[in-house]
Amino acid sequence: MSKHSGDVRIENPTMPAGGWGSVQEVTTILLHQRVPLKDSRLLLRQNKPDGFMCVSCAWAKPANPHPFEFCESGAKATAWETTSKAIGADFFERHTVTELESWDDHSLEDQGRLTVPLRYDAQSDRYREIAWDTAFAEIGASLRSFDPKEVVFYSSGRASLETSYMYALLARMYGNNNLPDSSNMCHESTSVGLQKTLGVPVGTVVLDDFEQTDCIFFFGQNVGVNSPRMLHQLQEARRRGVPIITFNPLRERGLVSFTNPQSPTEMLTGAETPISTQYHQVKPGGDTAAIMGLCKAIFDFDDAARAAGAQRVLDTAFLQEHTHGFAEFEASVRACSWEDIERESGLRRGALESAAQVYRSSSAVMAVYGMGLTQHRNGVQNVAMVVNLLLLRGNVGKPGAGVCPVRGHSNVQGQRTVGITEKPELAPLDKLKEQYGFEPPREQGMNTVDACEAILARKVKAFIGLGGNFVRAVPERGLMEAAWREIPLTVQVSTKLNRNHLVHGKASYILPCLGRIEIDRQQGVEQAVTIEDSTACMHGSRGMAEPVAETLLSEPAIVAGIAKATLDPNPRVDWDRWVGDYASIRDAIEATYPDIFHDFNARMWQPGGFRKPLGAAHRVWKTASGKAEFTVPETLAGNPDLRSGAATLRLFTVRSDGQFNTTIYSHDDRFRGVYGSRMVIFMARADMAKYALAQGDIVSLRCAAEDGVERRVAGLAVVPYDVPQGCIAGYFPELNPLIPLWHHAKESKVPAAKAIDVILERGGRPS
Ligand SMILES: Nc1nc2c(c(=O)[nH]1)N[C@H]1C(S)=C(S)[C@@H](COP(=O)(O)OP(=O)(O)OC[C@H]3O[C@@H](n4cnc5c(=O)[nH]c(N)nc54)[C@H](O)[C@@H]3O)O[C@H]1N2
Ligand SMILES: Nc1nc2c(c(=O)[nH]1)N[C@H]1C(S)=C(S)[C@@H](COP(=O)(O)OP(=O)(O)OC[C@H]3O[C@@H](n4cnc5c(=O)[nH]c(N)nc54)[C@H](O)[C@@H]3O)O[C@H]1N2
Ligand SMILES: [Mo]
Repeated sequence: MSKHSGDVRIENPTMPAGGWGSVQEVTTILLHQRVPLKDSRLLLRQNKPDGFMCVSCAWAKPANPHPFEFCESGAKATAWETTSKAIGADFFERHTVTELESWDDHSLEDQGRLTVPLRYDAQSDRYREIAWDTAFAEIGASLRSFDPKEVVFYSSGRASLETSYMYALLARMYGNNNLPDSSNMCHESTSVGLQKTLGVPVGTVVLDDFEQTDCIFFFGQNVGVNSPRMLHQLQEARRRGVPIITFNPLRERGLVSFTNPQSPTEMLTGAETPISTQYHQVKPGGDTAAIMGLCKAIFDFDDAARAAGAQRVLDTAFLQEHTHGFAEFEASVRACSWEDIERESGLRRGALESAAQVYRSSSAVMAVYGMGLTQHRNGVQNVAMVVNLLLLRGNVGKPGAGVCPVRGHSNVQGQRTVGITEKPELAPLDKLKEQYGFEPPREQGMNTVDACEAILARKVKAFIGLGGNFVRAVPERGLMEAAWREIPLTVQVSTKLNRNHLVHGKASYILPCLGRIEIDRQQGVEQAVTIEDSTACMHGSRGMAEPVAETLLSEPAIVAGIAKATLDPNPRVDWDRWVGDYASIRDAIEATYPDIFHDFNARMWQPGGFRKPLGAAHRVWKTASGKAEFTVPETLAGNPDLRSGAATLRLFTVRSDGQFNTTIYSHDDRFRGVYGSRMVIFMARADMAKYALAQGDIVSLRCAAEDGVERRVAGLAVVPYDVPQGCIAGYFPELNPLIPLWHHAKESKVPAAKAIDVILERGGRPS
């Protein structure tokens, strides 16, 4: 068994996204994960009304699905969860935690599903099986002894609406709003930016808009890997001649072209659909500047149209009726020089003008974006800039137009909707008080960065993780891992063994749960759950595979187990009834959020899902001014606080098709042609020449921040790649030790994983 990634092999990736490569990848993972044949047929039920909702990304689920409504990434996620590989108490008898720490992330999860509850035994340095009741009783007794303000309840975007609602209630009844979520590392810049500008925390487009749009702008999202089902919508749009204008420092295969693996003709003929009609390799962090350039060109076009007495380019009626702050924004754009725009975006004026030309000639424009915009010091500003661009021509709240942030985890958006938030103002606290007769805490809770700061300050007594691999996903790994080991109590509700179980608190428990694809029987009845997709549509999901072990509990049962052992009994909260019948949890959700979830149990099976009401989608603006807000950018600088110089390179971290976040399916990246190792950096040939480096040379990176903390990753092989000069890319989570904790988006605190100024050194042994 390989416990370490081997030597790197580099090939020129010529295949389109999708295609035969995709089919082969799916077959390989089904075999390697020993997915029983009957379970591999499950793929046919994936993302279908009355089927189960994929556990990979949150992309929308159509009302009229394709016969195969799954993608390569989704099939991998299904195989990873429904694997017949499993580990029980005997595995942990054979391996000490210290030994397991030397295994790599792939090998840990590849052992298969966790099957029994475990408690760390310091004397033998092993996890040992423990009875469920004992685990709950011990965890409950500890939690009762702590100050609730010093306990953190983290969630990692996958748990259902039902579980998430119960979990948020548990935290609040216990006495805090310390509910950080993976979205704090992800689309929190969206939640803050869109709320402020459009009065909604989420995107405004639905699937139908893809059929009506006549232009798509695509910023910093790698569709071919991270939300491949969207390629269907993009391919269809391209067939109608819709231009797709992409801004991304890397030339990503999936954004270049696509062969639909589910189309026999395309597969036989090898036909590829080119996806992007323009590809702008913006500098990481340069999107604010690039969008200022687009807006500047649009003002120029508008000036010319006005001078010629032609039809205006700006939608003046919309601006007048629906927006606020336009004059200030216009002034800032006019004052901004092309020289600054070109320097900060890394793009030429002519290129930006040609993109703006497409924008001005389109009548319904959609802007799609991902982590390339949100994970920056200026992440919130980047989102607001996208809104500025759309507002100029009234591209919000009409068919075919709008903003489309592509969410990550399959229910990350839904968790926020049902109360997982550290911001008390976003939870219906009065309603909860009335419904359950307790006094909800009103103070601000901790988000992810706050929780990390508190852990570093040794101020966290207990960390409960509902899924995820927190210590691996956060920045500042060096300091975080050391501090983590001093947390008095850590509890992880998990499906697979991961790094966070090995880097553990003084007392540590692993509570293994059923996955969403598994049949969840309570009192003999098969239960269903619900999730919210990226377009704010709610869907029912039924488990369809036999559970990998009888000893697993469902997530609602685990949350209830902890709650009952921790909280004083409350006659109005019947945890057992909820666990016995999930429809009763949905009734409770409906009572708390009647506007969103009325008739929840009936509507959850509606094909295509039912949508959360969103004012902005109908031009109702729930903002401070009652209108859509323009935002004047504070700065064009891509990385205002980590000052770059001639000696630094700007690193951005990305995902491969061989991973789902910290879950590493394989060490290969088919799309970028890198095989056998993830310890690589992607570098422009011109920079390789400058540093006198050849392909495969080994280098180390050191963070350029001068704050007295040494942040270094060694043992990285150089891969020549089409990235702008002065920039390099590498993989998350391997490069997370390079990110200072304070290097996060200003208003949303999303770690700025897409712009880290680093110093490159030749050689260096792997640390
Ligand atoms: N298969 C698979 N699917 C996933 C995941 C996974 O790991 N694997 N993760 C899930 C999760 S939680 C999330 S949040 C999403 C993430 O999905 P994405 O948002 O696609 O995330 P990333 O791969 O981190 O980065 C996206 C792109 O941003 C580009 N980029 C980097 N910096 C910049 C910049 O400054 N400007 C611009 N314009 N582009 C930039 C990168 O080159 C990359 O192509 O995917 C979800 N789906
Ligand atoms: N440098 C850098 N850092 C980043 C990012 C980046 O782009 N660059 N991206 C950030 C983003 S967008 C995100 S979302 C975070 C991700 O951070 P997390 O959400 O914390 O991490 P994951 O890797 O998604 O969690 C994987 C673990 O979840 C558990 N799991 C899987 N399925 C289930 C389930 O059904 N139930 C339960 N209870 N557990 C389950 C498994 O044990 C698995 O090991 O990382 C962030 N960190
Ligand atoms: Mo994410």
